[in-house]
Amino acid sequence: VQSELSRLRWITLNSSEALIREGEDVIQGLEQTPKTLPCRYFYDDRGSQFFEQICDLPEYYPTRTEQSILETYASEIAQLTGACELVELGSGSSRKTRLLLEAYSQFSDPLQYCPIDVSAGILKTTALELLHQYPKLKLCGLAGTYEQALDQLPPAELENRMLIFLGSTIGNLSEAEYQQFLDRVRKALQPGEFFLLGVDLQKDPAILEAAYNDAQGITAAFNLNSLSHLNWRFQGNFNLEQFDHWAFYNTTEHQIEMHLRSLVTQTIALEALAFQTTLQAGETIRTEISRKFHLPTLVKTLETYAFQPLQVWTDPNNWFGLLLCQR
Ligand code: AVI
Repeated sequence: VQSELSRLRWITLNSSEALIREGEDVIQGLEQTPKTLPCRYFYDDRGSQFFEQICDLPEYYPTRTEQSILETYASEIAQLTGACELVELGSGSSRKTRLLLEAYSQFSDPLQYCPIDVSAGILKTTALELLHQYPKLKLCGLAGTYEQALDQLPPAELENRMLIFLGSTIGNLSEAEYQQFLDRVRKALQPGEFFLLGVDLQKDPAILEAAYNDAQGITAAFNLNSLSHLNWRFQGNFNLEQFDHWAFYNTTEHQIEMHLRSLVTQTIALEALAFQTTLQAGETIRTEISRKFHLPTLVKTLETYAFQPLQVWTDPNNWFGLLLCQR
């Protein structure tokens, strides 16, 4: 255990966001028409568990499809980039990244991995597991948000770096956030460094809608859980029985939208934020967008941010894409 811990560095990133009043984003979203909530409120401990369950659902193809692409091409990716330090945004349990670690361990010694996640708990558990599993691994865990991590990335230990962002999490960003994000990635990387991006692709709306309306109701529970999260965090009075899960594919915007629909006219109070709002019967709160990409358009966008696409891999159905770019 001692030798495993000697290969671990730990950094908790400072929050410039702490200056913003806690819950300001909730108030802002609920004051808008139509009402919205930031999707980060999905991810309390319970929500993170629901998300893990979603990844294994028969209807939720993205996780297993991306996994299959990585299984097939991880060693090709490693050969294309050569030895480099792997930096992963939103690493979670690093489930899929293990395939890359396996491939890079063939020729990187030490093998350098820097997982970044807002949840320090999951980050620590995973770090200890990986250090045990890979004796050549040196790990630098960063607890913080994507924005903090990209702005405060510690200097690379190896000459080259690859920033990894899997799971199509980029699809949960609004257009403005998406542009800011790509700009941050561009600034965080040195010329010659790599960016590996996993994205969910446009497809038959029936397949998309099934993925966000699973038969077991796990996605509905995940969506509703954000209200429980707000209740305990801000002393709210949301009654989960007075809301329905609603998810559909917006064909104009090419995005899944998840909403919570109020079944009655009701007043919502968040005591800790000294905030109240009224929801009409049938009114919805949009809790998430999940954009679905068109690969040629995405490649063009990346080029405008100074990323040169090196290779694109997909699955046999063309449902999911993995892009390797160089800064
Ligand atoms: C994390 N993110 C990429 C998931 C998605 O598909 O947009 C979150 C999710 N929402 C409902 N199911 C899964």
